[in-house]
Amino acid sequence: MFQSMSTKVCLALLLALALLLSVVAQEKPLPVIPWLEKHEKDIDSLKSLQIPSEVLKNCMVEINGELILDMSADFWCRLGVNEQKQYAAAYQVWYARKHGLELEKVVNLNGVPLVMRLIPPGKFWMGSPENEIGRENDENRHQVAISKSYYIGKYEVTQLQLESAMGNNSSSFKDSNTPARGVSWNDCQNFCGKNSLKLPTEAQWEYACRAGVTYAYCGTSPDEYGWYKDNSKDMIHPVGQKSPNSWGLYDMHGNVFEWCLDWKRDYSSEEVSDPIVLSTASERVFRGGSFSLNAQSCRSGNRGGSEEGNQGNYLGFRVLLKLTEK
Ligand SMILES: [Ca+2]
Ligand SMILES: [Ca+2]
Repeated sequence: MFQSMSTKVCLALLLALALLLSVVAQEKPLPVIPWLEKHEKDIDSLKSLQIPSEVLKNCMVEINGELILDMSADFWCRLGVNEQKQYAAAYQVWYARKHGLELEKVVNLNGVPLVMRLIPPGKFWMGSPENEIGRENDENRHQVAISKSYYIGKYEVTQLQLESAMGNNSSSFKDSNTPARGVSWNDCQNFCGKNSLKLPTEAQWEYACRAGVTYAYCGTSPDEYGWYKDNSKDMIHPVGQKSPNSWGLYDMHGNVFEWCLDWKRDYSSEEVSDPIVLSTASERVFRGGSFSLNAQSCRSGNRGGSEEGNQGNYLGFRVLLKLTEK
């Protein structure tokens, strides 16, 4: 009796030991990624902005010695819209602090302010997945690196900004906060040239529009972010009345279409860095859809284009300010 008890105890102890050993064996140390060690201080400050370690481990990459967020990483694409929005917003704040840059900058246009938001560098999927509703065949999805930060208009350029910057006081300023419309690509280039501004490239525009979100819109419901056929009453609206995207930009979906710098051509299938299309085609690009079109036409990935002299009532723009190279 005593012997069988002690055998049972021994067996139990052996079993416990075996279990413990198997647990120890499974607990492999985390692989040390050299660049993560090198950027320990950055990783800590990103964590303090509530970006989880798992996201940092899987989505922070090093380009030219600089740590950037890869919003095309598989791990990132599996996150929900709200997580992508939250972490992309935290990343923007972190980037601004780290480089001592203002999140918002105000440019003076003949006494009229134009507010701009800082866009941090990063990687993203440009174009749309094949199963996206409303997708068209010119939206071939490919990875794009945006290697340099820039400032882009928080709002579409307004009628007041256009008129004061161009020294044109002929029309009344009653609807001064509505976006400038009926402007051709050439008009935009004129405005930019006079004010040391630029039109965004198509890639800079889409990257800023998505603000980290890999889904069809910069958030869940297009109605929260933009004016389009179903909610606009077929009218253009003053800028900034809907919610901003996670990087603080308004009306990227709908209201007026926004001219971009590039000629409209098919996308590359390869991964590219800071793309810009300079070789002549028949149309210049405009993006974001407009007040008179359906929500699907306002998707982040949707592309439009026209000859550069077209002054359609639905055409406006948003400007870009490059940071001085260090
Ligand atoms: Ca717009
Ligand atoms: Ca299209």
